[in-house]
Amino acid sequence: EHTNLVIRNARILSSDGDRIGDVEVGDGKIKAIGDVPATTGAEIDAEGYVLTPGGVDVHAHIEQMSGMGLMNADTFETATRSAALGGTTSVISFAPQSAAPSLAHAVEDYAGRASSGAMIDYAFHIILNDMKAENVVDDLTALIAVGHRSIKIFTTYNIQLSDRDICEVLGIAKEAGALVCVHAENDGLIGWTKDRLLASGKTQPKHHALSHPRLAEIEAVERLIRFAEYFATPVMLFHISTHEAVNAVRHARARGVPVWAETCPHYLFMTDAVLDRPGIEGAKWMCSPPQRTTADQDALWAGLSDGTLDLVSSDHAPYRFDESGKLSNGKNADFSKIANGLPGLEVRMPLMFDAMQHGRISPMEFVTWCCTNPARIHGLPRKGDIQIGLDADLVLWNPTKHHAYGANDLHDNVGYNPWVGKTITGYPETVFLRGYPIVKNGALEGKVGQGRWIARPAPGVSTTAAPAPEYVEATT
Ligand code: DUC
Ligand code: ZN
Ligand code: ZN
Ligand code: ZN
Repeated sequence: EHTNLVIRNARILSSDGDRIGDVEVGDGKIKAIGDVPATTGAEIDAEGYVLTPGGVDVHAHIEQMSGMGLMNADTFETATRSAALGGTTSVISFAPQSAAPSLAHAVEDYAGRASSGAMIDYAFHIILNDMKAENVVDDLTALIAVGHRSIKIFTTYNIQLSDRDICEVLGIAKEAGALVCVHAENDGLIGWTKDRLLASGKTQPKHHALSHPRLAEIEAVERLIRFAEYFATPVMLFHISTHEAVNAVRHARARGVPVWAETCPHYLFMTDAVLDRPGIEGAKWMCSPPQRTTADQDALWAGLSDGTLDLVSSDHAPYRFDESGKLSNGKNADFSKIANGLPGLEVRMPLMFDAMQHGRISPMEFVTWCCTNPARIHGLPRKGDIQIGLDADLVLWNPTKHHAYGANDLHDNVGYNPWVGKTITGYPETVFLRGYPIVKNGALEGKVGQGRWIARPAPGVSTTAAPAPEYVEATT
């Protein structure tokens, strides 16, 4: 292992642009970029390779219980191993209040699991589901102060907060300095629709998509935008899937509401057609919100391009296609009894890199959506870019290598690849975490427990610094 090395003649993609050059790494940090003089240390000739920042995936469920009380399939070891092999070097997963008798204990518990298992650097979003629990406000304030600078709340999934409690959370977040992330779908619309579908015998995975009407997302997104506006404190809208929600965010930003938004590869590259398979097979692709239409895909890409949507996360939610996971209620279970989610930590970066290779997105967009913006918005100032002084989290891509995804070729613990059949061009062959090669020529080199917790500073974005001027109204 060496944390001092020079990577030479790579095509470097960073927030500064796209150029050929050398990157020198010293003591785990980026020491020099450009024309680095000869050294006596380790050198890599990266001619023909593309060097990007390590991926920053700010939305992944690891060792977490589903809404149905099912432990998901990945440990910090298996999840971060797959992330590393896909070119991701930082992850933000979740510490749910419900995992322990107190919020402080829940975060401590997750900190212990991650510190012994994680192979990449990590932080946690604190999931709040009960604002009446003893000490919750004190615990939360203290946790934020030591660097747990984000909160996740839901408007559905049996852990929704009331509007009043959402106000409490936004008030505390504003005061203490934390970003509030939201799963925004209207619970009543989903519940009513689901019951009608089941009552009429529409019980298959493909009916899951109908049970999450697009208006459920639109309503909750619009509501949370109004809350962000009232409190003038930042809100991050997770996994936007509909064109109407993109428009709502676009209008909100134009009038200066501090709202950010995310989408995911399974909304960009899949439609609800993935659910329509014989029997229960479609369960492998079930997630919430569900995949939508090609028109929504177009709106998501347009929203990313004009800056309405800020970043792409995996929403990695790993369940095996067996009794421990998707089939925990049997092969004949109706859609409402099947765990939601698909694995994504390992494929997010390659899928987006492939889109870049095929001219679908620009090199700058790849870096911005997968690395720079996630780091900037979620408060990871040493991550997500290639700049002197930042952590040397780097990915060397072989841009000409093709890989056709197989039925079970990911390195998480899920046992199936929802992207089977898709060929990606460009492979993350070598991956550095703080200068250490955690993946070398496609093989895992990282050590369990090598990842470190990232204490995050208070959000640097003042609530009056409206993002509006950067964003133009689109004519859709
Ligand atoms: N949707 C979520 O919001 N979280 C995890 C899995 C899913 O499908
Ligand atoms: Zn969610
Ligand atoms: Zn999620
Ligand atoms: Zn090709």
